[in-house]
Amino acid sequence: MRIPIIAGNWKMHKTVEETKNFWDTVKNWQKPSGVEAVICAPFTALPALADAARNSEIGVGAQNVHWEREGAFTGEISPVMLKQLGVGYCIIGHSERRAYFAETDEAVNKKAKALFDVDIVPIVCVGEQLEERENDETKKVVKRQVTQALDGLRSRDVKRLVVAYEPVWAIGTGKTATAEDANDVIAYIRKVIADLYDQQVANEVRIQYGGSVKPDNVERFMAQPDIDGALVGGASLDPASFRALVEGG
Ligand code: G2H
Repeated sequence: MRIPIIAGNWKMHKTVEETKNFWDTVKNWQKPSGVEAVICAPFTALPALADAARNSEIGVGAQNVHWEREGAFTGEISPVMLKQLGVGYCIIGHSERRAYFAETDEAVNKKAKALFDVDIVPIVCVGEQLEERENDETKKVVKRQVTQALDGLRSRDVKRLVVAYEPVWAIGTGKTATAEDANDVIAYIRKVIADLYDQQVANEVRIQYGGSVKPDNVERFMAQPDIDGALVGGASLDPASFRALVEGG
């Protein structure tokens, strides 16, 4: 039985003060049971968010990490640094990082291994570009991304992994894949994982949909059998909207 997970991806939004204001609005809210809620905040907001959320039912995630524990990597943040803050999740391979910061499948794989080494759950983003979809290459692309991201990972770690399927053309554009199309690709990702490991591992991995998810469409995605939650950008920034997303999950 997979527990759905709704993760907010704040991207490059919210100062420390704005983070505290967000928290003040959600802190007394009773999260429904049967769904996990996570907020992935910018690095600068993580200490305040992690402190505030420490004994709450809301998990805290980062949006990037370096794979080394420490060293001469100016501007980078290590898995150990995140762990010490109380971070439990970390997005890796987001399409914006792949497109603007040259994040490769190989880097995603190194980051996944480094995160598991400190017991942080990676949220591995995969998804095709518009041109790839139009050329009917969606499955080829996600298979390559998943296979390379998971290369060398132990099955006990893969079971705990979260994959986010985000078709790039649906991100922040207001366009969404249909719930049926998203489920079809997500079921395919589960098959790829079953082929790489076994059916039991594939049955346990949680696979989210992401791309213009909002309170008024989240239930459509959640009703699909293979979709185990959502990675949400814009609609996670407002506390009432974030609550509505989790309540719809
Ligand atoms: C996709 C998504 C969150 P949005 O990037 O990862 O953003 O919901 O704004 O499309």
